[in-house]
Amino acid sequence: MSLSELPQSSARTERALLVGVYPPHVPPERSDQQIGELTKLAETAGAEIECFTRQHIRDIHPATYVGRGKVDELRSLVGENDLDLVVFSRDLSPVQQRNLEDRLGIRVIDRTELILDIFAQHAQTRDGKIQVELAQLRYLRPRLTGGRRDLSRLGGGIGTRGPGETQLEVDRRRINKRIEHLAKDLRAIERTNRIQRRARHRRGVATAVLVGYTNAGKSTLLNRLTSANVVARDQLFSTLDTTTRKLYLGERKMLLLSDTVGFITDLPEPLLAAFRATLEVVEEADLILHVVDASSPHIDLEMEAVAGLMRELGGDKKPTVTVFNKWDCVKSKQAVYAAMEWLEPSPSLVLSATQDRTLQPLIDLLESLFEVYSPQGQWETARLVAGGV
Ligand SMILES: Nc1nc2c(ncn2[C@@H]2O[C@H](COP(=O)(O)OP(=O)(O)OP(=O)(O)O)[C@@H](O)[C@H]2O)c(=O)[nH]1
Ligand SMILES: [Mg+2]
Repeated sequence: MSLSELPQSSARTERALLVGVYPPHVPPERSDQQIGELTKLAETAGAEIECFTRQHIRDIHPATYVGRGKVDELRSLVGENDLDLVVFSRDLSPVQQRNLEDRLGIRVIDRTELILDIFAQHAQTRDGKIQVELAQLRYLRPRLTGGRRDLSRLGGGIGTRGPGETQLEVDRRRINKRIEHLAKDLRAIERTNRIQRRARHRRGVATAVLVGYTNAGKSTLLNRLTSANVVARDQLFSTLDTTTRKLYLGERKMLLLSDTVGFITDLPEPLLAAFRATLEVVEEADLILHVVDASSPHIDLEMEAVAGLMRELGGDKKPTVTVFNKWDCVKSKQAVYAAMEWLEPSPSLVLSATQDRTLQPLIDLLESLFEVYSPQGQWETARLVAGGV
C-alpha cells in the first residue's frame, strides 16, 4: 500500500480538550479570538469540544511545552471527562508532542495538525489532494524520529509493528521518495496553470481573484455573481481549489473571476508552501477582490492576516477592491466605516453575498473599472490604487 492510499485522518467524533497557550503579553481579546478560532477548527475537523483551559506562559517547557503543574491538571481533566484528544493552540515540537501523549495517555495534536486534518478531509480534486499530502508528509517527516505511534498518525497503515530503527529508515526513505514524487507533480501543475493564465493574458482577458479570511463568503460571492456551483458552508476551509468562472459585465464585457483557498492567522508553513501553486492566481491577477467578513468581531485581525499573506504573495502591489460582506449581520457598523476610511483611496463597499439585490454596486464598480482595461492586457491604474488590502 502506498502512502497516498492510506486512509486520511477522518471525521470521527472525538471528545476534545482545547488548551490555549499564550505568551504573557497577549491581550485577552487576542486570546479569546484564538480560542474561538481553535474551537471552530476543531469542530470543523469533526471533534466535540468537552472542555478548555488556557494559560499565559513565560517560559516554554522544552519537554512538555507547559509546566508540570499544568500537565497534572490536563491529566485530571482527561480522566474526569473521558476524552480522546487534546488540541494545543500553539505548535508543539515532535518531542513535546510525544512526551505529552505519554503523560496524558491520549492523542495530542497542535493547531497545524488540526488544520492539516481539515484540509485532508476537504481535498476533492487531484491537485488539492497532492498539495495536502505533500504538506502532511512534510509535517510528518521530522516526527519520525522515535516511537511507532508517530507513524500511525497519518492513518494507521504503517507503524503497526513495534519500534525498530530499520523499519523507521524504510519509512523515512519511502516518505522522502513520495515527497519528491509529489513535489514533481506539483511543479507540473504549476507549469500548466501558468501557461493557461499567460494564454488568457495574451488574449487580453481581464482576471480578478477573490481572496480573504476563511469563511468570509468568497465562494458564496462567486456563486452569486457567476452562477458557479462551488460549495459554500459555514465551515473553515470549505474551498481548497481554485475555481475560475466568467463574469459578464454588460455588453461584451467579460472578466474571469477566481475563488481561492481561505487564509488564516499563522497559516502553517507546510500548507502555505504546498498551496503556493494554487495561490499563484493572485500573482497574475489584474484585480484583487478582498472579501472581509464585516460581521466578525475580529475584523482587524483577520484583515491584517490577509494583508500579511498578500504581501508574501505579491498581491499588495495589485489594484484592490475591498468587499465588506455579511452586511446583514453587522452589529458594529462604525468599525467597518473606520476600516473603509482607512483604506481610501482604494475602493471598498459593503454588501451581503447572500442577498442578490445588494450586489449591484459591486457589479457597477467592476464594470467601470473594466472600461479602463486596455486591450494590451494592462489595467490602467489611474482609477485603481495598488495595495489597500
Ligand atoms: N448572513 C450571511 N451569511 C453569509 C453571507 N455570505 C456568506 N455567508 C455564509 O458564510 C458561510 C461561509 O461562506 P463561504 O462562501 O463558504 O465562505 P468562503 O470565504 O468561501 O470560506 P472558505 O472556502 O472556507 O475559505 C456560509 O455559511 C455562507 O452562507 C452574507 O452576506 N450574509
Ligand atoms: Mg470557499
